[in-house]
Amino acid sequence: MIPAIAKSLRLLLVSTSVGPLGSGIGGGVELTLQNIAQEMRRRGHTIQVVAPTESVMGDIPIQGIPGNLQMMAQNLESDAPICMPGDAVLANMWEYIRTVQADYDLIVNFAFDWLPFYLTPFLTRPVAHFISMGSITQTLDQMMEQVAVRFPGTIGVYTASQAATFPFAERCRCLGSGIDLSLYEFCGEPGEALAWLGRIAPEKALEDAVAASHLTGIPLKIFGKMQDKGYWQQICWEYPQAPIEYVGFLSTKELQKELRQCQALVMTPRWVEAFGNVAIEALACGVPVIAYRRGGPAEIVRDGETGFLVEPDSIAGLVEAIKRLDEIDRYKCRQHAETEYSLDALGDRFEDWFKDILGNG
Ligand code: HBI
Repeated sequence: MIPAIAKSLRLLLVSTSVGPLGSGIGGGVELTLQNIAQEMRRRGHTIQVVAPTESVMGDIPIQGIPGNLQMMAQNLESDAPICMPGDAVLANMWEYIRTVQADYDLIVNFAFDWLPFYLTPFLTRPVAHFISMGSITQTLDQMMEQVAVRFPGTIGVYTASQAATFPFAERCRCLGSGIDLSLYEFCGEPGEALAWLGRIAPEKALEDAVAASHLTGIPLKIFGKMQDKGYWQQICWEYPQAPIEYVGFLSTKELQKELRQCQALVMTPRWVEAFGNVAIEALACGVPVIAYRRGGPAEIVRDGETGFLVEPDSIAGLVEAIKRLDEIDRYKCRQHAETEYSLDALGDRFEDWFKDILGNG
């Protein structure tokens, strides 16, 4: 049953600018954008996505925009200036938005970049900004704060711990996350392997999970976009005997087939992970999550019930938790995902946010 709402909204969803949707370069925010697009359409809203050319997202209509991709922000120093390449896809996306905005009720920005925030007062339509990471540079924080002050209620984030990294934490609306649970199949009888899932990059600290695999001798299956090849080679060089396997970047359908067979997901974020969509993907398959007590995962995992929270950066802590996995009831993990992270629950939270911004909340 599609819940009736006052009126159907015309939503223009604006992609991250670092890579085409479907490439995995945009990490967790790609999944969030896809889930919101799918769920808002199911609720009878009109959806249009604006994204770099070659983006694909099922049967959701995408306006592909050419231009040079934006540099990844997460490795910038906190005093880094704003950089834009020539013929920037980010600028071209917002030029397109300027020309079509009158056809929409609300623009929803998913890019973690300065330009969309700076342009907000220049547009004739309201912009909802979904921020997908914790604070990275002061310049970006300042521009985000200007929008948060001038347009109250228009800043959305995943979690409270992510909001706490910003000076305007109290002006952030925590929306959590969610996934299409029908895509994930419960598995009660896993194999021996552990899983690690995410962009292969230093902020994700894959080396800690590899060290735990090396120490326990338990195989580790690694899934995700090979973002930093040099970093990966360094890990392989440091742990030549670790029983690890790089499986690659898989579609959700293929990923969950392998993930559900694992005895646990190991999450080792070195940075404040804004949410950790991979954690709820694992829970949806009945896979317990062992995570550092840091950022979003610390708000997701119920310690001792749906996984274990470990002293941040403690490899010994990971090893200890791995030994306790038989204490976890895998079906409780699936139930946790169903009660907290369904697409329907996520859709309610985003729809309420949109209606509050448009004043008919
Ligand atoms: N960097 N400049 C920039 N812009 C983004 O939108 C962006 C990014 N780095 C990572 C990223 N988005 C996503 O992987 C995370 O938001 C999940």
